[in-house]
Amino acid sequence: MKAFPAAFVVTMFAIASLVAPAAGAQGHADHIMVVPKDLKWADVPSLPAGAKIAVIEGPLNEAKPFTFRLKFPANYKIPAHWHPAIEHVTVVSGTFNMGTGDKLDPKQTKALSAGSVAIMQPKTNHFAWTKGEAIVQVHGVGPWGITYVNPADDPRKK
Ligand SMILES: [Cu+2]
Repeated sequence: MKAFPAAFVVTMFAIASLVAPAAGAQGHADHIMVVPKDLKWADVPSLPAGAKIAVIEGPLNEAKPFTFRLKFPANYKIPAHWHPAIEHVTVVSGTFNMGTGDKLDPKQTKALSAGSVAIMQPKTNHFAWTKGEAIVQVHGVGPWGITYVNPADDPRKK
C-alpha cells in the first residue's frame, strides 16, 4: 500500500478543520465573528414592548458565556429590576441612561454615551431609560434572567 503524499494529507486535514466548526456553530468553543449587518433582531418578551434583541453568543439560559445586543427606541423605559448574574453593559450607539434603586427615577441616572460601560452586580436593583434610540451590548455568564422589583412591571405577566 502506497502512502498518500504528505501535501495531500495536509490539505485534507486543513479542509476538514475548516468544515468541522460549521456543524457546531452554536458551540461556545468556536470562533464567532459578526459584523453588524449579520445581527438578527427579535422581540424581547421579558422587556417592555419596543426593544429588540440580537443574541451573539449563548444560549442565555445555560451556564455559559453570553453576549447579546439590545436596541431600544426613543423614550423607552426599563422599570427597576435585577439579574441573577453580573451584567456588563457597553453602549454601542446613542445614550443609555442607567441608575440603581428600587424605582425608576430619571434624576438618579447617569447618561452613558456610546463607548461607556456599566457593570451591575447580581441582584442589584437598577433601571434605565432612553431619550433617543440606543443600542447596548450585554455580556456575562449565564444562566441569565430578569426579575422586576414590582411584579406588575413584568411584561411576561401581562
Ligand atoms: Cu439590567
